[in-house]
Amino acid sequence: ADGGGASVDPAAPAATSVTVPGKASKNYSIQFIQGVAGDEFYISMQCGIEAEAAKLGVTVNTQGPQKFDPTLQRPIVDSVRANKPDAVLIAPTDVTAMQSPLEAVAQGGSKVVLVDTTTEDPSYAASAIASDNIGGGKAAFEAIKQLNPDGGKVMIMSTDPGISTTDARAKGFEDAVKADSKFQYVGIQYSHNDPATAANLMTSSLQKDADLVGVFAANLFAAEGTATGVRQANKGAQVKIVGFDAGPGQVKALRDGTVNALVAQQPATIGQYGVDMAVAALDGGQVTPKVQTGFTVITKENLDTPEGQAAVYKS
Ligand code: T6T
Repeated sequence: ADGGGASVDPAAPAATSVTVPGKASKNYSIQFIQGVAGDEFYISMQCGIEAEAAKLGVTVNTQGPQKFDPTLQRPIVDSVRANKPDAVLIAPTDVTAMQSPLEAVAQGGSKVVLVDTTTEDPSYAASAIASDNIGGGKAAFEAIKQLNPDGGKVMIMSTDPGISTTDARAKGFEDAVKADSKFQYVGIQYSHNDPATAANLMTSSLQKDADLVGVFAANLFAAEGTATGVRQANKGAQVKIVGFDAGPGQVKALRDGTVNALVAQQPATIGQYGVDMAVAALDGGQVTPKVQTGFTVITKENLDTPEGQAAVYKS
């Protein structure tokens, strides 16, 4: 559990509440397909999924591609479709490339529930559950602003264009920077979800903009590589990093001071709601088509408070 239900924290941004179904009418088969295997965010989501599946009496299987890449996720989706599970919970890796494979899953008779990311037209899905990613990007800018009250140059380290979550976070951040005349937005870099690439991009960004004061790293792997690049350039005191996600590695980076703030999502809650919506769709219960979950900004100051500890990803 990563902090419980969507509307528990009064300080959290607007979140949707869902009607939790009772026990399923039968032991449905649910397939969970992660964006990428081995990622702390999806591991925490899997915990939420498995706990809720046990409660409602349904069976879950999990698999995911070795990279956050539609060419690797598509074959998994195609083979899952052939098995016709009752429901598929999936974080699609690209808004365009995963559109028709997922339409085909729904046409094949499986209920589709999107968890985390989405595609360009999710009308095939029973429900789509995601963080307030635009709000999270905006909150990341507010955190950078607190760390650099005098303003200056800022940039974004993202993953790849065409991923709904990181694109929305970048948009929230960009719009907020552009509305603040003290800050100058120098652009976005795409690290392909690879920390080593993010570190190299950070090195060249610091060569181009030596006076950079802040970086918004739009997910876990981007934050890891950004911190490495800034550290290698010995610019840790000057460049403040705000990352998304709060797995064990990110929390350690926060404690060590290589990252200055984290926007923690609620992956276990997203997973829990995913199972709730799948079972509701299968049993003719109450389905909420679009569900938004909240986030918590964690800094060294609140990390060891009950709120900070509740927001850290559990596995
Ligand atoms: O930030 C999460 C997830 O929300 C995003 O869609 C992809 O990256 C993560 O899984 C973190 O690695």
